[in-house]
Amino acid sequence: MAKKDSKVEIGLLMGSDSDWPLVKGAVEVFDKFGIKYEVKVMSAHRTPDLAAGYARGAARRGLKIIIAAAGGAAHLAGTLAAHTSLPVIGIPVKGGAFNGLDALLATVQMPAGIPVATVAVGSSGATNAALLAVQILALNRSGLASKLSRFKKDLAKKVEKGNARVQQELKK
Ligand code: RP5
Repeated sequence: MAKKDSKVEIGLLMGSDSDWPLVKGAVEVFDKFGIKYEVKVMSAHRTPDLAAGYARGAARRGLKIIIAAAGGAAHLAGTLAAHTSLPVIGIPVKGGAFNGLDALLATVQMPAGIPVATVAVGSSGATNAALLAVQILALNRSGLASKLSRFKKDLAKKVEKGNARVQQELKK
């Protein structure tokens, strides 16, 4: 599924293949917006050298943004951020003894100097990580900005439809 060519802009990483069902939500967003990405499993703990090397080489390879999903003692996003100046977005993975609260705190509580833009725990987080990346890329791409604007209008339409449905039901 990963699209590998020289125009890949997003590195979409996860700490374990057990995170893949969640990360697929981000892939769907990138496919919708026509953004090229690569997907890789690597771990801050189990493959620390691989993770550091990936982050160090990412900008040179033309990547613009890195997204990292991890659960539990979720250090992947922070480790990557330590080794690159590219924007890093962290997705805390739900599950384990604390249902993702551990991953949320581990991802969001970075020390000053090494930011990780942390999104919501779980599937909303995967979607929003990808949307945030698209928004960053859209800063200097009018075509992408227009697509984002249409996307938001569609969201609003869905709410309007939902409201109409509820109002209809209340009349019964
Ligand atoms: C984290 O530990 C991974 O990101 C995953 O969310 C969690 C559990 O990994 P597995 O034991 O399922 O490989 O590093």
